[in-house]
Amino acid sequence: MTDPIENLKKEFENYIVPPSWKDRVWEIEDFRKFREDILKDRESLEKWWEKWANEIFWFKKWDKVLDDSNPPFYRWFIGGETNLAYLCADWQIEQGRKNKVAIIWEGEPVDEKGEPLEVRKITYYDLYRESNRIAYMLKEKLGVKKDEILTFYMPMIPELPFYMLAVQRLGAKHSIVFSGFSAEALAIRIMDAGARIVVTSDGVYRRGKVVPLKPIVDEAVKICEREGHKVEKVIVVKRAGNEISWYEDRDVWHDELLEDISGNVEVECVPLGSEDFSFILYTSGTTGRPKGAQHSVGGYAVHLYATMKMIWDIQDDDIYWCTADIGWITGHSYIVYGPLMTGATSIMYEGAPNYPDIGRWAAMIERYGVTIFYTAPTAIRMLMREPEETFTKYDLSTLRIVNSVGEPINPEAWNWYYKVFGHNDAVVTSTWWMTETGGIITGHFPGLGKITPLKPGTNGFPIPGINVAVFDDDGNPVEPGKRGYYVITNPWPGMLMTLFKDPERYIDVYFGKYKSKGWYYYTGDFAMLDPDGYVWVLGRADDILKVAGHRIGTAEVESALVSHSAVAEAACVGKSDEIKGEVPLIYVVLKKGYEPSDEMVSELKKHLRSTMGPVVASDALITFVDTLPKTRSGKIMRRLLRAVAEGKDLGDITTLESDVAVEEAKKAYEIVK
Ligand code: 6R9
Repeated sequence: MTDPIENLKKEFENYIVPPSWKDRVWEIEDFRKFREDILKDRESLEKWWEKWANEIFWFKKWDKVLDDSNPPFYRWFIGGETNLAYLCADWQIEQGRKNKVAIIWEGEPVDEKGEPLEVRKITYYDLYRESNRIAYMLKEKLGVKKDEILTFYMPMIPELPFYMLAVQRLGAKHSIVFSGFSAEALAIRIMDAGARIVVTSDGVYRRGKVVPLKPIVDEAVKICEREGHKVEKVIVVKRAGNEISWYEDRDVWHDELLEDISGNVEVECVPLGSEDFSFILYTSGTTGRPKGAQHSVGGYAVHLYATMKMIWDIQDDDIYWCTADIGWITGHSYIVYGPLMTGATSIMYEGAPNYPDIGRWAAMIERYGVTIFYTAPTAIRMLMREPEETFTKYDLSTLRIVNSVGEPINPEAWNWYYKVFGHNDAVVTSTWWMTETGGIITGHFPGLGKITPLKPGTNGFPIPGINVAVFDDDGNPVEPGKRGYYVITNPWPGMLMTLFKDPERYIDVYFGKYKSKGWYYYTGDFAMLDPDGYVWVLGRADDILKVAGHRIGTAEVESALVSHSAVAEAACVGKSDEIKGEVPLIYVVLKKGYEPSDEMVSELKKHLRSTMGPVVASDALITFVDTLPKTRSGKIMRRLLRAVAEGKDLGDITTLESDVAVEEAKKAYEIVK
């Protein structure tokens, strides 16, 4: 296997300029100066972000751009008031986009010719009306007030963005839980947010089948009740028509709630200030308890607006498509809020990329004339296994910017993406960011009129106004071409405000590592810079996995397994996988009286599915050991387990309690690999 770092270093001087950009190349040195100029002092930094803030709508403008009096709790646009719902609907109508299509939604089912059976084109006016009706219903019938948090467990259907905008309108907040999560994961998130209302659907179409969602909510609500938390209402959107159980005094159909509410109701859009937040989104950390990243209103909006312009160069005639699920941050920011607040036409697709066949996405790109496309490397690597003709038989020539996100993109996948989807002429970059950053942090910037050359596999540059660094353990910058810890060195508008109900953990997780040096945001990733200053993110440095781009905490996987009656201990690490990037590799110690067997593996997988959901369970590799390698102080040495899986040198093992465990791990690995 080639060393991934050496593989990337080969690309440091592989400068690629798409032919249609050849007269618009930004000399790297000039771009560096441009960025440095913005970052040179506080005044120019504030001026830069203020310029973007001035382009969006505010009920009331700010008095101060950045308040850093209580680091690391930075606040942006102090005194300013705006609202995401207003930006995404009302303001678009005011700008003359009333009848412009905001969302093109395509359902998964197809006819015998492979044509979609359901396409909904939702205009900005439709979006305005539907979100107003829902807001009215939530307020008048269910008593939803400003600041209440509602949990959404929904598939990719238009009602999801309608509900998102509806709660924003009321100044309420959403906590969206990815619909691939299990009942238990959902329950934990409902309880942590204290949600009394959950919105879901009966089911969803996925790979030609109906996948039920409502039963998972039923189960989650039961868990909540057992723990003493009452969910008062479950709103159900009818989507797949599957049969579901019904709890009379709790469940209510979305359609029935809206039946008597006219299409013309309007609900006042509540102005929200810099201390208000817009939503929380739970994400995995290195302990079992998920973290609720709490996002702002004004700063978040400005960050999304600026990146929609700089990274996506969004224009009124673009057809923009991000293939993520709205349940993750990429969908929040770049299917819903970012595209809608810039008046774009954004595509939303319900189903799987390979239904009815692997050409589905390419067919859709042709069908709608997609100009901007955003997907994950894992999807690209899956498509790459097919002959190019599978995709190039469709007209992909409309694509002008095709980016990726979620995990590092290997140069081979980048080259394929550039050639096949980008027809050797699109801007292609890997935009690095996280749930916590709110919006994109690195990439190329066609929206600024010129681009620095592309390089296969790179993350490009930090966006102007944001700076990053690569540090060693002590917080000293690492030289170009060397691996280190990736940090963001200054506050930025889209950054999380805090962790919901847990400010101490916010300080500790993101600003603890280099505390003695100053307030550096620690990303948890490894990265390197190249001699030109391009960023190359190499993967997680901590106990978080990216499985097919989905963020999974190994601690959560472990505690899920330990909750099975046969399991004494479990240790989960990432094993690299050609398509998925990483898959969970789990070493299990069984309790006395239980024996390893194939049946036990299937039993544990089943358990994993019901506790963590299918994303983790379907790719998990489970193997058995009698002991786990531990330090003398009793900590599991995951580093060793990872080294075993990568066939790497074990490094320093002086703290290891007994080397028997390593030998065992090696044997156990041979069985599953
Ligand atoms: C947006 C999103 C965040 C983690 C992040 C990193 C990885 C995301 C990447 C990337 C390399 C990219 N990551 N984008 N790694 N290149 N372009 O994915 O958020 O789910 O919170 O995950 O994903 O490891 O730290 P989230």
